[in-house]
Amino acid sequence: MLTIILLASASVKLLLPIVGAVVLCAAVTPAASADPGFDRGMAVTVASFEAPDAATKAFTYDPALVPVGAKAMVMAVPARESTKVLLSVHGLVPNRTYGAHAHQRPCGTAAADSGAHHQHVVDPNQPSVDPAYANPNNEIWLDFTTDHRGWAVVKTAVPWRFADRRAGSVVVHAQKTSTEAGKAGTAGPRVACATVKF
Ligand SMILES: [Cu+2]
Repeated sequence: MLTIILLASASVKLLLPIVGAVVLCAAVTPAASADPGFDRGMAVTVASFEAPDAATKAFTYDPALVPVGAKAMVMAVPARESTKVLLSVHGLVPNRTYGAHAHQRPCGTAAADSGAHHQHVVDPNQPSVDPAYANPNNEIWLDFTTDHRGWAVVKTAVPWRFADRRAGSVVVHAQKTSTEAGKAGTAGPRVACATVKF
């Protein structure tokens, strides 16, 4: 319980600049409520990873890398012309780097159920491994390295907002995300997935 409270308080501190930016943005934009980008507002997901046969929201496909009971929080904050996304994880393997991205569909019992990466401008060649499309400005990348406790907090910002196509999940991968042509966006096996209503 204490660790959950600590995690929440650490996350709140990290989120203050994001929340502040949203408040500021709303304050200087009188028509903000009519702005379609604000329709969905901020999305917050908190979930514990469970085995695929028991999970409804957060699935682990490799309990050695993402144990049952590990936790994730995802926060997506739309701004005027950008989207900020924060991922915090708790209970993973200490001192280890993982890849993570926003994928197109919600998680399912099979790791592939979340589909491909959400891309703002969709690569006509799928699966997309072209750095012109598979990059952290056109996709939401949230790679992280855990600390000695198995915790990590990472945030990113992309220069666009979701429109009619929205992402459905954040997938954690076994490795750091590649950036080179022919492999861009790949990060090894999908080890866990959290459904997020972006
Ligand atoms: Cu991915």
